[in-house]
Amino acid sequence: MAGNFTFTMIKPAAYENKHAGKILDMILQGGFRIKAIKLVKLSYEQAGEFYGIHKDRPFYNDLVTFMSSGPVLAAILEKENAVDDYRKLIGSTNPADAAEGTIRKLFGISVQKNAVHGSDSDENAAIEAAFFFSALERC
Ligand code: DGI
Repeated sequence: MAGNFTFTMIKPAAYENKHAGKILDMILQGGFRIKAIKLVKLSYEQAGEFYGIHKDRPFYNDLVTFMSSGPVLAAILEKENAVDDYRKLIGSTNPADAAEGTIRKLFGISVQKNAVHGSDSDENAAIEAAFFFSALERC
């Protein structure tokens, strides 16, 4: 059965470029409820741990450097079928390939600066949410 929450981050470039308000509005209008939210500045080590699955990929160092370059707005989003529905709302990894009207199409600058993160499975949503939020921080 599909889970009822996913995890997202508004990435440093989108936050810096003042897109957080518009992105949160799209999330809310898309039927998601914000269950937890906070602004976090990750260290290089913390971003590296979060993206550990990609550590052998050629873009890993650039990705981790970028993700620790400024604040990210991290959130847990609640909705039926949250993981798949949020992946649809954000669009493809590369904004150039993302469908019209998706968050990455509207606010992404490049494959690395693609505006937002969205969990790719219920299992990873649980791991990623726990990386940022304690049980007490979830409403
Ligand atoms: O789940 P996604 O974020 O859509 O994509 P992913 O898990 O394959 O990759 C994680 C992040 O790594 C992605 O949001 C941006 C970055 N990335 C993925 N592929 C490339 C990349 N960055 C660069 N520079 N080049 C890539 O080919």
